[in-house]
Amino acid sequence: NALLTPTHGTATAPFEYDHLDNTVDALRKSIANRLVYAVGKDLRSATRRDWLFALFHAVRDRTMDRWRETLATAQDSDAKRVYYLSLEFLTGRALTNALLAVGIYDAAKEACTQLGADFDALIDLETDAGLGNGGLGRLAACFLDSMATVGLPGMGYGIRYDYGMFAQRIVDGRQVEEPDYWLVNGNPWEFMRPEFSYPVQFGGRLVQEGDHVRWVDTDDVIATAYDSGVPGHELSSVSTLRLWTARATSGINLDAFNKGDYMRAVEAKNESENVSRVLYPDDSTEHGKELRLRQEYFFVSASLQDIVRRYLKSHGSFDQLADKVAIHLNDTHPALAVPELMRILVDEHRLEWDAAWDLCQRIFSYTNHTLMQEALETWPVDLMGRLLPRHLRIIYDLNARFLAEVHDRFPNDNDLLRRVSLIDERGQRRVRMASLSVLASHKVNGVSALHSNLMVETIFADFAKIWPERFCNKTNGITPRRWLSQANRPLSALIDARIGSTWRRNLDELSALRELAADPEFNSAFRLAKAQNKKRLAERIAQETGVIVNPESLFDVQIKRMHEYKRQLLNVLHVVTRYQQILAHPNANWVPRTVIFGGKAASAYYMAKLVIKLINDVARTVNNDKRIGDKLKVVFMPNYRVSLAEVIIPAADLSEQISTAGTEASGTGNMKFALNGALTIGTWDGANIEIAENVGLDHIFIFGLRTEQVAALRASGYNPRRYYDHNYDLKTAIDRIAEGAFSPEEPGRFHDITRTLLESDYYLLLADYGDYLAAQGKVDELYRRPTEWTRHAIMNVAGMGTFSSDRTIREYADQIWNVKPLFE
Ligand code: GL9
Repeated sequence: NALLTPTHGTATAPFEYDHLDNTVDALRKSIANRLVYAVGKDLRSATRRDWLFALFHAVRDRTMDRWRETLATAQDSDAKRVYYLSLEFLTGRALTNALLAVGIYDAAKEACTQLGADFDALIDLETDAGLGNGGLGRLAACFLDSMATVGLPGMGYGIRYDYGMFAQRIVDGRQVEEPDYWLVNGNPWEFMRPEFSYPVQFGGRLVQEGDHVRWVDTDDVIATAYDSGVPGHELSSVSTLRLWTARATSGINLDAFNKGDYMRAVEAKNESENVSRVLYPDDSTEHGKELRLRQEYFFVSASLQDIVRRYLKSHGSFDQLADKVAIHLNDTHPALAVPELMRILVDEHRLEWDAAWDLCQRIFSYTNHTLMQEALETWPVDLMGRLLPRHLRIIYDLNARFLAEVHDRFPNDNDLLRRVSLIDERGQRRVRMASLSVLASHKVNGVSALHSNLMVETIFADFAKIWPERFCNKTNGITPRRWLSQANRPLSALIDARIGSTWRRNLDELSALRELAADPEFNSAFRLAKAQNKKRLAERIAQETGVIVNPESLFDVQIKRMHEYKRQLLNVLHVVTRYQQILAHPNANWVPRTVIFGGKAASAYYMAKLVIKLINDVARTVNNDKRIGDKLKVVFMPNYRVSLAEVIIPAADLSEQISTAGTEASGTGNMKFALNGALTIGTWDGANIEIAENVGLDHIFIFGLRTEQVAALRASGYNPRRYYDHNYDLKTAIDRIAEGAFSPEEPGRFHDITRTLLESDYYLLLADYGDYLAAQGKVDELYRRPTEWTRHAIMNVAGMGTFSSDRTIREYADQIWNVKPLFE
């Protein structure tokens, strides 16, 4: 394509432009200029979208030089780069983050005001980029931010889904999913890069020619790159997120086309483009869908072709590939990168198998994000053989060599061979993607200390015996730029005033706040900041749900995906108990509470959806009960997403992190809350443990069974009825739900919930209920003493330094990728 050929000009253009000037005056001119010359409107006809885009362009212009410098420096220094492969990037909104990174937030606001545009309204018009389900996708987004801030050369690769995570509406208390066509008004932040387009093959057959295999007669799809810049703090550097979109090859179904069936030719074209259409909204479960496997291969193949192309541009052989390239697998979703790199090296570049495999093992690393058995990805051999025959053959060949090695080292252990084989031979034969990822990686990490330990004791016990040195921990982190500086301006400003502003790039500096915890002036200023955030949230709650809440009540928040292991239902049992107790003792000195929930359920997850309905039915009943008044309010905030989290988290007093011990790999919401001065009520699970250790056990409410106790209780034959029979409050709460106290129009509505609780209760809600309620009692006690409460909250913020994703990314860079920052 002549249009897309690089011209290799040598001269640097005379970049004379007003974009280096960050004064209000210059910004006003920039925005007006961009409105006219980029958006194509004038002040008379501009819509809000036009203003938003003009503002976007004005700030984007100010990131471009640094972005190009970042790329040029990496290229010129021939630095080793890291490629973060992830099927999800939950970046949320880009504008405020960019304005703050460039350092023009206040000036841009003033410039907009002078131009007659309502800045705050514009900011709120930006659609979230919701290209992820939850923690796993948000972690990838925080990592890009940290890579940019720390100056690590590299980029993220993923899919530019036309439809992101579905939008959730609550109709009659139930979740209704709506498509999230986030690109409908265009995306002012991205650049299409059609010169970076690659064919991705599917189907076809293999032809053996000597010892060489050719993959022929395939149906191809073209992957085309779209790039967005991720600006680091104060533009320290700008990293690149490259997302692939599917375009049909023009040659598709020429046959139908030649026969004059133009419509049919175009139809086939449309269908092949489905591969980048929609994000799968399943949180860890539900595999086996062909389109999902296509998506995984689609983005992996395009990314690897791109990585190899970039490497070969400056290297004549593959000798240095592993010294210049690190590829990280974010969960097993990109695991096909392993056979794909083998295919590229062996089939296309004719490397020897062993040499290629040696490179792979030095290049790949892999993060495991969950221990849940049902979440471990496997693909039916039949399906993979049909869609990706070459890759299945490579996996078989890798497996044969691997099993031979294992047999040599552990000669008499056939059971071990069966367990570590890349192919699960029980029933329908399936490829084990986690085993493939472990086999190919020089490092495999879990995401919290507990999770990493459990990982080598459970799902990867056999592999840990074979390669103990391969396994390690990298505790998750969050970016303090978005999750404190941007989301919580009142608290950030207060911190700035007392300890300076450099905590944004060195979060350990927050420890200086410990000395201020006892300072009465700081204490009341801190409380005032929290009050401002609570007022803002109360307004938002009224707007979105019509529920009027008292901003002075204790804001008790659980926001995360709806999942049985996360135990939103345990929270509900507490709410129902509290409701009963208020009715029984109306004149007791109750601490007013607002219990706030938010979260999406996978569309086919029946139990999770029923819990949403229960929360809404309880909310309706409690909120309309005149006897209760302010003492208790229950809110379900619809359509939980990144931009909503940015409003809710700064306003929380209490953070609910109540998963059954051993089930939540890390959690990252837990970190966001503590960083914003909420106290945690939580189990000894995931990163809660490390949060407790860092903020101090005196400043957190820990309750419930520990992992070993959970295992022991299950092993001894857990009987939930025992707890039900012996705890009056628990029995009452379950009975009330079962009788239809919250669903009089349909008394049996929640029988599936109450029955499961009494008959199996896999996640041990009943076993933890007593201790949970006791902990909630302590929460009330402390909240009665606002100064004391606030002192604890300050101690939480002060202890959160280690949970910056900058720390996490540096650990990956040093200990896994061996990649050095470009700018130090
Ligand atoms: C998850 C874990 O469940 C979380 O505990 C962890 O914090 C994140 C990031 O490491 O990864 N694994 C996983 O599949 N999800 C996680 O949140 N689910 C979603 O992203 C929806």
